[in-house]
Amino acid sequence: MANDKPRALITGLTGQDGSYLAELLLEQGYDVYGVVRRSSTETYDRINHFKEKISFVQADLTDQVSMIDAIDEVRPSEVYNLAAQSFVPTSWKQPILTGDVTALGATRVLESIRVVDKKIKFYQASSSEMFGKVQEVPQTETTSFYPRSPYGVAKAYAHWITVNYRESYDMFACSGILFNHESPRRGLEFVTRKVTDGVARIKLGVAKELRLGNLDAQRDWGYALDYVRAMWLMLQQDTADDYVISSSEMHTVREMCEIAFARVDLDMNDHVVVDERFYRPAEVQELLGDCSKAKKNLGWEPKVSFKALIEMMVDADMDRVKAEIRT
Ligand code: NAP
Ligand code: F7E
Repeated sequence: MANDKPRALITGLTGQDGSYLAELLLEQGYDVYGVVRRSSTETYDRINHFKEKISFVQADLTDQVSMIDAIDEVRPSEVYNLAAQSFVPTSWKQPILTGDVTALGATRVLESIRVVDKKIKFYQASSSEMFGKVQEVPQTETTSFYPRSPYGVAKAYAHWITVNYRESYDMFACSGILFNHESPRRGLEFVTRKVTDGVARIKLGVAKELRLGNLDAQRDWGYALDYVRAMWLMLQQDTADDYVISSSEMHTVREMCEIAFARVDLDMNDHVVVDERFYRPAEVQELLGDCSKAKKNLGWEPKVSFKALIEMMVDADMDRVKAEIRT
């Protein structure tokens, strides 16, 4: 009997969003395939608990032929392009690599779809970093971009090439302009997870201080599991379009630290050290998303509050660090 389940291919499967999206798509009855790249150590920590339920395809976003082969082999109905060099500070250290993976990588995936089957639906992981030096507050789908990092510039290119393929080839190609979203699976280098991991280490006696950069920096932070639902919803619509996805609240890094330290009855002022090494060559200001269009057209709403998110992350890091100490 033919398998008529929908089939999705995810690039960036091993990252925070890829892991949550794969689980969501499995729940929705999809056959899920994930692009993984060869590396000297496996990065499967986030997908180990369900990896027997998905299939892997080896490819790399910097290698056009491998992407064409992956899409030809899987023949998915939907492709989610989540792979990127996604850490903003690294994009100043490695701007060429960031452009190759984060900008041209999107074109390689789009080209692969164009060559193999133009009917495959495509999702691009666009970012609020494209707004950078913001031209209006709050930001909507029509706000002009003014990126302030090589990462933001690369994402702006990837965003426009997605629009261009939609208009040039009539492809179902959507961009989700996602504001910061976090979870217990967030990489340890990003500020929320750096803080919640640091808090757990300090509370459990394996660290004394936490060195951070700009405590006055503000972000619009939401929960990753809420945000991957929006990605899927975008590809279920009758027409392809772009959507801002955000919590529509701004908080400072300082407020986030206060919540995280308070969760374990500590005072951030006793442990946080400001270290200029973590300041950026150019910072973005007043990133605040207006997600009214997503609420109206997709019926999407964020479900987890900022405080609940940070507390969830602290609790998860307390459990993980305790287990690490025991072994
Ligand atoms: P992440 O945790 O950093 O994951 C990045 C993924 O990209 C990893 O699976 C990584 O694979 C893969 N990758 C990197 N270079 C690759 C290459 N050359 N070929 C194939 N795969 C490659 O990112 P995330 O937080 O899940 O974010 C997902 C996407 O959304 C990214 O495009 C990010 O830029 C974008 N975004 C994120 C946020 C956010 O707040 N999280 C907001 C807006 C947009 P390895 O495991 O092999 O390294
Ligand atoms: O920084 C400040 C820092 O690295 C947030 C990526 O997913 O979201 C993410 O990019 C803020 C910045 O995320 C430290 O200056 C202070 O203002 O957690 P972050 P990001 O750069 O906003 C966007 C939407 C993406 O698309 C990206 O892929 O926190 N900050 N002290 C610090 N940041 C870090 N990393 N480390 C610190 O010690």
